[in-house]
Amino acid sequence: MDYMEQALKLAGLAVGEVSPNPAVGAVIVKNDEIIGQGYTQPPGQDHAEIVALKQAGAAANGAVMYVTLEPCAHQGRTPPCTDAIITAGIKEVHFATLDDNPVVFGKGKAALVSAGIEVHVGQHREAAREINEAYFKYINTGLPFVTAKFAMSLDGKIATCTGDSKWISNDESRAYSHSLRHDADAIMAGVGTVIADDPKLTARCCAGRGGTSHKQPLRVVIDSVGRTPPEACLFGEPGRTIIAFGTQIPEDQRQSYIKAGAELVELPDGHNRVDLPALLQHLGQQQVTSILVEGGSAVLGSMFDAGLVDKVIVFIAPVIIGGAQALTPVGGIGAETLAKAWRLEKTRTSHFNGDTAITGYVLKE
Ligand code: AOF
Ligand code: ZN
Repeated sequence: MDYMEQALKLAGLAVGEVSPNPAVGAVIVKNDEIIGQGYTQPPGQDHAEIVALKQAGAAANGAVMYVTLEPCAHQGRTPPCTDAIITAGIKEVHFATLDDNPVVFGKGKAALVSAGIEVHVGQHREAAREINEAYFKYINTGLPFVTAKFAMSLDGKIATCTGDSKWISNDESRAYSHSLRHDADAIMAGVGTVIADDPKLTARCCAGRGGTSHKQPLRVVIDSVGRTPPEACLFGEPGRTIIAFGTQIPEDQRQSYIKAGAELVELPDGHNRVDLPALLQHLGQQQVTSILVEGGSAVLGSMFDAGLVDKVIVFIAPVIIGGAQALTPVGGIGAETLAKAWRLEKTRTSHFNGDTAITGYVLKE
């Protein structure tokens, strides 16, 4: 493992803990020995470089830094990392990718170069972009990065004809799904899923993954006409819940949701459904950088129909369910022709004790 790979590994420990900031890792090396390392702390606390510099102390003078993102040169919630790097006497900085944040882009590099530091850009760039794929989309568009996740049988069903769905995927797949929830800023589900499964929609995992916080992702329920039961179990869980409606709901019902602890957003699309593009804008404005869409079929269908999905993670379990009426994962209208179907690129396969997961990115025209 080279030093940048070590920095990427450290960055991984910050994923899911530092939004809306990017997860960054930094390693400081002197005489071929690591003298300081660290990763981004929650917003308002130290950036990765500062954690590593504090660990290295005076020995940082004359050392080399490997960092997964261009060091910031602006005063944000914290002072510029470039100042700390220059003051510490670092002689050479390797960073994997520029920071697309307009207040940083190119300026971090320029600050280091003008201080006489040797700068190298691009080592493991692709991996560094991927680890912060949500951040990069968000900082460039103001919109959250959307991952559609579902588990299905080998014959493409998400439940039996009677609606039995617990469980199609195995324990290992489901444990990994909890780490996906932990990494996301928000989890989205439809009211049908809330009524049928009464899910908690919390991340139950990840102790020792850098995750010392008990941060829970925001829950977002898509509920066109206000069918969510105010006594649904998710309202009792830690973390915020937003219900997005596609119509104006009566005042007494509104009050019962508010009493249950929900935040309400009314975004009609003119057809008694939730205006999903407007919802993504709204969530982006609330600094939600990533959403994990967990279903059901109707919500996943609407998200694909609206062209809002960036990434897909599908768990396939070795079981055949059958039944012409049994639900498939992606409902909605769907593609009229194969030319209009949502093709994935950069696909990757992984295995969870007999289940297979396929991950890919939706090709955009
Ligand atoms: C770095 N190292 O570890 C991270 C960086 O408000 P602040 O001070 O926390 O700054 C947030 C911005 O800093 C964020 O939008 C991004 O451009 C950059 N994040 N920079 O040098 C880090 N997390
Ligand atoms: Zn910084």
